[in-house]
Amino acid sequence: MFPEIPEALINAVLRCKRAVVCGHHNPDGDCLYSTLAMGVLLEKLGKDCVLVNDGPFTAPEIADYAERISSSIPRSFTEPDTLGIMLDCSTWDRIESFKDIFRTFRDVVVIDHHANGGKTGNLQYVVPSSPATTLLVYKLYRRMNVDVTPDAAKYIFRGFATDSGFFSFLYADSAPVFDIVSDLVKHGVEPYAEYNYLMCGKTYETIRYLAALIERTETYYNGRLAVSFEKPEDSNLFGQNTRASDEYYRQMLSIRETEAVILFKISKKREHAWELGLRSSYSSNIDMGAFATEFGGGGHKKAAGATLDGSYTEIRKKVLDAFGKFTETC
Ligand SMILES: [Mn+2]
Repeated sequence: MFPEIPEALINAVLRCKRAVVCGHHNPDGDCLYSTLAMGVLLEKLGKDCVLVNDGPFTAPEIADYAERISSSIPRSFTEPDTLGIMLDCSTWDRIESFKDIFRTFRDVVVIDHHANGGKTGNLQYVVPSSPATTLLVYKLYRRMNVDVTPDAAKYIFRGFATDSGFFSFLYADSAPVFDIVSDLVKHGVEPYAEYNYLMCGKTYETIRYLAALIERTETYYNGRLAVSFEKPEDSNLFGQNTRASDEYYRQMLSIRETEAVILFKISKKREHAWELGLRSSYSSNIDMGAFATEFGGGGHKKAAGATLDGSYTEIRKKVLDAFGKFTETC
């Protein structure tokens, strides 16, 4: 599951005096906690480092750490001999406002577990079979003989737990992952405390919003597909940053006959645009990543997304028709 880390990458980390660590915009748990774990590693190695991200840090599982992350790169970190470290993403567009400076760095390390890893960076450790980026950072600790501090262990555990749906999305080849988890627990992580921290920070509004999304759900194709949508007034009713989508997918996919879920979300980036949240179940053959490419999106087999311009009625019809055709043979 985990190949060797390239020697050149290790040497670049050892050689550098200072480093900028950057994860993708709109960070999730894996992105933010791999950034923090990398920060501890560099500090232990005696490097000057700065952690940057475009944010926002609204998800409850990362909100406490917003002040550790800078929104810009200080001038003293802009020399070409600064090491750039990109985490949990592999393309320049994912680090929007930092990409211009990153492109001037002589060495850029990319540590990621997404399948679409591009040609970005000259030093890559991209492992699509890894359930989380934090596990790859753990491998770096071990390879470089850096002590896994209790904080580092916690960060590594949290990134893995959030990306794996708390140990859910793991297959029969996961033994190496559980070896790592065992080591993290030996280094002070308490799984129940972490479960409580990551999963039980929701607001009452989130649960009310979840109820509304469930209430709006319609099913198609004998219940194989469940569909819901956001309304413009939702942010007034349930709060600006209230997000219930992850929990919504989980609930819908717990229905015996439901194989796929489509959630239509109002785009925050573009006007008159809608984002598709696409999920499919463990036992389904439906490849949501492939379906998303029909609309210029992408992702994994079980989780994908796309953005479409147009009105809700028109987009909904187009997507549902396309889904019918796409799944004719599944
Ligand atoms: Mn990730």
